Amino acid sequence: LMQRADDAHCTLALVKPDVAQDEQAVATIIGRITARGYTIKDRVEITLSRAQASAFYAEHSDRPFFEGLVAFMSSGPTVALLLEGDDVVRGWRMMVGPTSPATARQQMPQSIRALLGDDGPRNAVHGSDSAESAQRELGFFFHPRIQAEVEEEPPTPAE
Ligand code: RTP
Ligand code: MG
Repeated sequence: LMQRADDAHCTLALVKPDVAQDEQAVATIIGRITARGYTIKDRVEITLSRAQASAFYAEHSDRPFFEGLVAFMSSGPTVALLLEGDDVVRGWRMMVGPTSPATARQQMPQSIRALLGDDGPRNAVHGSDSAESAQRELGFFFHPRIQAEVEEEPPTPAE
């Protein structure tokens, strides 16, 4: 069954380089995902180049933290997971928690960033912030299948 580009049924989860080489932490994250009822449809481990990390976070290119973010994201392997499930875009963001691990520990102590995050850009995991972001970001890691499905969809009417 084709997934529409505006469907919230698929999202990208990244385990960032601060945690991706910690097998036990990755297992904890995957265990939480499957316990929540989401399916991991695909998994790949890649070290992003600086260019790839810059393109991935292009929306933040004018922010003061951008250089540090790109350096961090290209500093080692990242584990990318293609998640599928009902309302998974929002649901995975909820599991991830607030951007700052310090804030997460105060406001959402059960969240993954509260548990595994450090500080600054080193916040353990990423989640796409919308269905549109998910389709764009999944293309960085899971090229053929997702791209083909999206390209077969008719253009979305402008809002
Ligand atoms: P993400 O995109 O990685 O899932 O994180 P997010 O939506 O919660 O936060 P976003 O605003 O998109 O920021 C992207 C990543 O940039 C780093 N960051 N550092 N003030 C800071 O030092 C700062 N703000 C953001 C974090 O790694 C954040 O996840
Ligand atoms: Mg974001």
